[in-house]
Amino acid sequence: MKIISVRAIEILDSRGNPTIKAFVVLDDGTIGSASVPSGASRGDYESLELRDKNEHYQGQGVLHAVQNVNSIIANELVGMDINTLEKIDQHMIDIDGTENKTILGANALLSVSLACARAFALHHKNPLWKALNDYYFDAEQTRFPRMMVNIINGGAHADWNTDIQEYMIVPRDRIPTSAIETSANIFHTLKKTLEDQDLPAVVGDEGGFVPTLSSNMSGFDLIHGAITQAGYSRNEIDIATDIAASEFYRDGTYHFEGRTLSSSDLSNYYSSLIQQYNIFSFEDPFDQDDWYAFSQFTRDYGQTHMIVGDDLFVTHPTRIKKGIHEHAANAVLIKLNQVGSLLETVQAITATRKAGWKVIISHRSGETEDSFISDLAVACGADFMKAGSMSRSERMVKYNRLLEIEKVEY
Ligand code: 2PG
Ligand code: MG
Repeated sequence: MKIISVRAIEILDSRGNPTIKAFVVLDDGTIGSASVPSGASRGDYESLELRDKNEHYQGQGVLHAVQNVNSIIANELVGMDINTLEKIDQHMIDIDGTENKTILGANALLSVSLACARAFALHHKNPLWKALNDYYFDAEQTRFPRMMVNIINGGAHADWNTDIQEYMIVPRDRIPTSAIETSANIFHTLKKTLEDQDLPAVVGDEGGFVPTLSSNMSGFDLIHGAITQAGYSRNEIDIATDIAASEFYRDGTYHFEGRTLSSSDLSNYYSSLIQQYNIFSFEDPFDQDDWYAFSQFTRDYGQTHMIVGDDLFVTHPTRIKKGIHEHAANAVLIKLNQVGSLLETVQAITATRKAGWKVIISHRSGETEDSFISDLAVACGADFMKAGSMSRSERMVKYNRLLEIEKVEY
């Protein structure tokens, strides 16, 4: 089954910034489409998000990336067989030829890569998760991921109300129907708590609340309180955090709560978080170049806790392999647009798995109404999925897609 056309358009993401959506048409009339998200707390080593940097949309336009799809990529892909997804991605990677997709743009490349996967699934009349599982994961066991639900937003996602970027609840139950109801109940209970304390209950970029707090720790107090008030026990719900420490690392030190801390000061702070709040997962607890601190922390807590690399690994298989060699973490946050193709994302997942590490499929803080990550999480049997809070449709579409898979397709 051949590709007869590839096209892209400029659309807007959840923050009102331009992003790209691609359409791939097959000769039987099948149309696959996909759109690409965008981060705010971006890692330095991510693949290039190509932006126009001219007067169009105040520099944020992606018309150059759109043009790359409509001309270079379309010319090369038309006529290729959709049953060779790997070959299609590899061909685009080769045309670009750079480590970080600086010629075509990772946004251009990824939009087509994902649209091809959708066209492939539709052509075979398979749900996307099933098609991805068959094609890329050797029909390995599929399963629903545990959800990491970010109900308090901070850092770069919320004008720095807290230094810590994400406060997440993580139901132990994997079944979407129950995990989503539990998360929504806690989210609404937290809203009442904030209102009772005269704190604003407005939401940030990922749909979590953005209260102004006297300390970073008090976010965990609020979450812990909401879990119990909503009638749940800590045996049912874990608490996780994305520190996003690269965002407050400058000139060799961490600028946290108005103080400058060394990585060992910060480790001590995390020890007290573990003691007081039983936090089970720490994402990016240190800067993206502070490999030594990551390794030390993993040595101390890696047996009992999850240490997640996001900015550290940027979903690049080479950085993940370095991390495995240096025992720098025990879990990888997987974001398709950090690397820029489905094929390389699958390679990143496979390398993570092979090391016995945990796989977390993740959204970005700037999202679209695309729910590709939910299908990917089920397809690869991910351990976790991070998709924001229980509000804002660009977040809910991912959770609702899990419900749909559970109730209609699974
Ligand atoms: C993160 C993400 C998603 P951003 O740091 O994990 O929550 O944020 O997309 O801004 O990088
Ligand atoms: Mg992160």
